[in-house]
Amino acid sequence: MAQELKPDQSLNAAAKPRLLKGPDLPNIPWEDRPAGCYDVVWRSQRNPIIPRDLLPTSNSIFNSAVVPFRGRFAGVFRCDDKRRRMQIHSGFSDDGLDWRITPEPISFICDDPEIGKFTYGRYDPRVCWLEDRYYITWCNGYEGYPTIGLAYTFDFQVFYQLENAFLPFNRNGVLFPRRINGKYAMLSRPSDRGHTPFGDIFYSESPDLIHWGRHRLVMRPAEGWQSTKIGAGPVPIETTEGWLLIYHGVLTSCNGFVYSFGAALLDLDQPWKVIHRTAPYLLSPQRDYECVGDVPNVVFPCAALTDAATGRIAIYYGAADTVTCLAFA
Ligand code: BMA
Repeated sequence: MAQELKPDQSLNAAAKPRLLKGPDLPNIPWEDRPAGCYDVVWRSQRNPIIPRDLLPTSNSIFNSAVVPFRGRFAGVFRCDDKRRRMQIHSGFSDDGLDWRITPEPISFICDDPEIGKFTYGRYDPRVCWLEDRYYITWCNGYEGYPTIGLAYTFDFQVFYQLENAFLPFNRNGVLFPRRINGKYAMLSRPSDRGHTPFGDIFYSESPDLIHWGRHRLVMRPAEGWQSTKIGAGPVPIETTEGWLLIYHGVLTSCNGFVYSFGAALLDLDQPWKVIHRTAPYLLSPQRDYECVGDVPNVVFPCAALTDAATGRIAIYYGAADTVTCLAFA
């Protein structure tokens, strides 16, 4: 019989079944669930962990992705500069909380100048450890239109850009961390050139990370907080029960879009099949730093660290398109 747990209790690691499939991460940033809190996901007391002006040139630093790196942490950060160009920068941290962000935006090495040129901007990066290197996906301008950029790095110093994954218009391209049925796999959300008032999550596969096809619908918008559009968030987390996908959902209010996030469980072998999906949101914009900023009422998750030994998850999210925050589950 399953042991019943009160929300603020947890079994010791040895007695807990291992649900997460990835490696252990004993130095995962972590704060226990506050006393009296019954939420599945709770915020860091240190939020926002990255202020908008960490770089002298930055207007805002948000919607950013971090990974474990050589015993510490590295990441790719969305830094909109004071000209309001959307740029992505590398960054490093000893503890996942205090970040040193490289002052210059990432400069990609790219065989084809057609792909490498900067038009429209680069934003909302995700970072995925896959086979032997870190892949970066982001919303990339191609001739002024948004699509999914793809690059890789070994060291977060030198970045090699590949072909854009899809035709415009597309956003929220998120790789799976291993091949599925022998193919690379990516989630994305076809969009338009503006502040898209629709959006479903699709699954695509590729033999080589260049050519993408066999597109499958994963999820459409649903009721309430996710009624206007949805988009994949962090790289899916492999569990014994399926792929745990944290995703954002958007509601259109009298005052515009409200971005919250929830989660779904996708079939391990056929990830376009949804096993479970949250009806209530897991986190919605409620704190001042989520409700006040360049775009009010936005929480936008782009990365999650996991410790398989304890089942702990640390979720990095952008707040109000202005600062970077951390939450735990
Ligand atoms: C989306 C993206 C995100 C942003 C969100 C809220 O379309 O542009 O970068 O956080 O809108 O403005």
